[in-house]
Amino acid sequence: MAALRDSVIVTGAASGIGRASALHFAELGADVLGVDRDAAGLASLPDTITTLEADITMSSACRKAVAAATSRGPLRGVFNCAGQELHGTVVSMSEDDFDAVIGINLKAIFLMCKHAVPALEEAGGGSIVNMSSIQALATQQDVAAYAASKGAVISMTRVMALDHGDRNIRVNAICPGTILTPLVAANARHFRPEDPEAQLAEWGQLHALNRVGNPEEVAKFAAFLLSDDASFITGSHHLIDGGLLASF
Ligand code: BMA
Repeated sequence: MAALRDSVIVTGAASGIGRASALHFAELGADVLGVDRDAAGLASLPDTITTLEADITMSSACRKAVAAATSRGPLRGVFNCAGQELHGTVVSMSEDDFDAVIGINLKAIFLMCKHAVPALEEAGGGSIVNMSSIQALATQQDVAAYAASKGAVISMTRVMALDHGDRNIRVNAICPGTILTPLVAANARHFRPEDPEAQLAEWGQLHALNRVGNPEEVAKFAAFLLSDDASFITGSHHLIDGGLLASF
């Protein structure tokens, strides 16, 4: 595994895949700026991670995050990991909930990259990893906004790779299956309030590996895509789904 170097931004760093990634990237040598709106979660990270409490659905917050990262060294990578899943069909979901999901899952990537891409160019190039989901490719009921946002992440990833490839910036999306995170635990409570553990176990059985994944497994894959080992990989979405989509 190639080392990571210089500054790397991780959004959603307070919990779940973002947290595991911030910790893993720091172990690999990156100077990590962990960004989240959850101040308490950030405060519980070790001091090997620099943190910034910010609402990345605001352009000014993303600008601040990029400035904070570049003040520590050249910006080499961005993992746009922050996300939210609210439930509802296009009929039952409120407009506010729809906007909130699109805001954090899609628009925040747009805003962060608006500020980060020039900084990556200045560093001579780098790598961006955008969090999509297998929900972009196959889905379930009651996730109208979430599935739409994750599909759009793949499309935006492709065009970003084309737009910025000549400046040596690679852009990839990752599509995890069910990963044991606070987001998925909340989903299990939503879909089966009477027995969320049984819901998680059932989801695990849908994967060829017969289990859900853990955040560290996704962190390692994101680290690979950020590293120079992935130097010819761009413009794609990559499943890390334990074989979930292999089956009907
Ligand atoms: C994720 C979340 C999880 C779900 C997984 C697989 O994006 O929606 O709740 O288990 O996809 O469907």
